[in-house]
Amino acid sequence: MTYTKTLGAALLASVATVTAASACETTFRSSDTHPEGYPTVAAVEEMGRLLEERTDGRLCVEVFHSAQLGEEKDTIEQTQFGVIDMNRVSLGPFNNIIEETQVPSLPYIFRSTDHMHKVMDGPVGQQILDAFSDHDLVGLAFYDGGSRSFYNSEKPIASIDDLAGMKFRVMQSDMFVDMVDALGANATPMPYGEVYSSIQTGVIDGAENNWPSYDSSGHFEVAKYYTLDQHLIVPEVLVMAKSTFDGLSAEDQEIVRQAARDSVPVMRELWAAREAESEARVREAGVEVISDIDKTPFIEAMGPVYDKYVTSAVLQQIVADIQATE
Ligand code: BDP
Repeated sequence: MTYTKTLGAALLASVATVTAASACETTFRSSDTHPEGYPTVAAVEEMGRLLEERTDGRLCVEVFHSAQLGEEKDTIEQTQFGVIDMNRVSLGPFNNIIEETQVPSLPYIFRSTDHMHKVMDGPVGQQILDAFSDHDLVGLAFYDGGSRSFYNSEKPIASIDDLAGMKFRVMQSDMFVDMVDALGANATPMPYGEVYSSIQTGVIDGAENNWPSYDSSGHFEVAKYYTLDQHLIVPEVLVMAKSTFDGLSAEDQEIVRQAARDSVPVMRELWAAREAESEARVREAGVEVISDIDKTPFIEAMGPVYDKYVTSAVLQQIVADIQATE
C-alpha cells in the first residue's frame, strides 16, 4: 500500500472513531492485520474493555482489524509518528528497527511455547519491552504467535534438500531473508496482504506461518503442502505510540500497562483454542501436512544466521539468558 493510500485509510478511520466511540472521552486507535475474531484482535479488544471499565469510560480502544490502517511496516511507522495510537504486530517487522527484537525472532531459539512464555514473562521480556522506548514506542505486552512452518504450492517438503531453489515470502526482516538463504532457498520479503496473490500467480512458491494465519489468510487454498519444521516461534507484541502514552497521567499510564498485561492470559487461551481449530480446518480442507521430519539439519543450518546477527554483547547476553531459562 502506498503511503498516500495508507494515510487516506488512516484519516477515514479516524472519522469512524468519532462516530463509533463517541461515549468515550479518548479512544485509542489500534491496528491489526488480522480479521475480526482472530485471537490478537480479540485480545486487544479485551484490553480495551478492561481499560474502559477501570477508567469509568474515560479511556477506550478501537481495533482496526484486517489491515484497515495498512500493512505492518507502514503502521509501525505511523505508530512511531503517533498517527496510530496502538499496534499489535509480530516482532519480525521490528527486527530491522530494534536490535533486541532479533533475539526472540531467531530460528529455533525457543524450545517450546512454554519456554517462550517463561522467557517473555521474565526479565528478558521486560528488557525487550524497554527497548521500544528508544524508538518512539512503548512496549506493553507480548502475545502468542505459535510456531511458524513452511508451506508451498509445489510439492511436499520432507527435508532441507527439498527446499533448494524454492522461493518463499518472509516478513520484512533481513534476518528472515538470511534464514531462508541458509536453508538453501530464496526469500522475498513482502507485506502479508500480498502473499495470497503472489502464490497464486507463481511469483513465490510459498511462505511460512502458524496454523491460524495459514488458515485465516486463505493461503492454504493456494499452497496446500504444509511442512511442520517449526523454525520460528516469534512472539507478537502490543505497543503504544510514545507520544500518546506521554500524554497520559502517571496513573492512567499504569492502568494502560496493567490492562495490557491482563489481556495476556485471555489471549493465550484464545490462541491455544484457535491453533487447534485452524489445524483441523485446513486438514479438513485437504492440506497435506508433512509432520514426520528431522529438524536437526534445519537447526544446524542456522549457525550462520546466529553468527551474523548475534554480534553485540547485549544480544549475546540475551541469547545466553534465553538458553539458560528452564
Ligand atoms: C502472523 C502475525 C502477523 C504478521 C504475519 C506475517 O500474527 O503479525 O503480519 O504473520 O507473516 O502470524 O506477516
